[in-house]
Amino acid sequence: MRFLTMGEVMIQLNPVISGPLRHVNLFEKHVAGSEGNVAIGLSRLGENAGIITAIGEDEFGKNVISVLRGEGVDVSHVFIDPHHPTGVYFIQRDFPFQGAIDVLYYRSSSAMANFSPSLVDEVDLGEVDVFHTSGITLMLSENCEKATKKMMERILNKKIFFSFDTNIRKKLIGDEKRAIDTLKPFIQSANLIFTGSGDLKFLLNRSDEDVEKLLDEFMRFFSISEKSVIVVKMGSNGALVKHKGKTHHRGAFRVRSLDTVGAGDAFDAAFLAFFLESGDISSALERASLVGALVTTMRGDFEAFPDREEIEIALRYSEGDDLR
Ligand code: KDG
Repeated sequence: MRFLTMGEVMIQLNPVISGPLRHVNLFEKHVAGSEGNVAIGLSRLGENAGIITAIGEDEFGKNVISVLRGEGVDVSHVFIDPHHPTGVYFIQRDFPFQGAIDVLYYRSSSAMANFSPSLVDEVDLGEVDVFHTSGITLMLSENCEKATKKMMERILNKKIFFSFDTNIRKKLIGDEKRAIDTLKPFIQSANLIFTGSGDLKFLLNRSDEDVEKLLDEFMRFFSISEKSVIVVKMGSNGALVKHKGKTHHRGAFRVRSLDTVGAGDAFDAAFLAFFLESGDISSALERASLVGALVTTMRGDFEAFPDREEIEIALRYSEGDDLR
């Protein structure tokens, strides 16, 4: 199966110690960004995956492209912009309270934020079976919004399977009502929707903790067809999938977590690969939950993403859901 994703791949500066960044002197450099993480995850599972993105003509851009290439991702739609830099972001941990995670973006004038919508016309969709993008790409800039809309029209015309993660990043959102209006046609058109309990609360403006109730309201509010597959990721509370009126639930695997950023993308990649090849929701949900947990055991978004054999070994090893 051939997958194509669209989104910004950036340099992540990941602090080696916790606390306010003004006092952090050491960072690890990683390559990250939601849709790039998904493409890399798919590639690790042996799938044919490419990405539409833009990077600067700079050292960080060279870093991004060599990591994507090294991971076997098709880089023929990675556009190099000589006028704008590769996006960068920092993570801050455990401040102002233990367990807090903050993300600081330096991407508002990045190559991807300046992505020219006409570039999507150059993308060859000939053999693409599945297209995946997320709310992050839509919220990056007006250019990205236009380009993603154009891309979605092409995808729908060609009846390519469309996967969409709502991926709400409040720091990228200005006007909340406008953001929801922008997301709506993507949510409605997707064959497979990934979301999270926090995203549902944002999209519905609710504080309710009952995820099944939120999910029913989400389906009504966005007029989502029963035929769509909806996956709700709930972190340490597991995940649930709703399809054709049936709900499947799975608890989370327990691991010694070091870095939770990127777990949702790893989950998406594994669910896409396993669900689309077998149609078996429970088995895809189990493997996606395992991969989402395992990827948090290392710093960086995708580094600990296992291959298929490693997934089966981990499943055999896990006692109940405990991988510690
Ligand atoms: O899902 C992980 C991503 O959120 C992270 O790598 C950065 O893509 C990113 C974003 O926009 O937040």
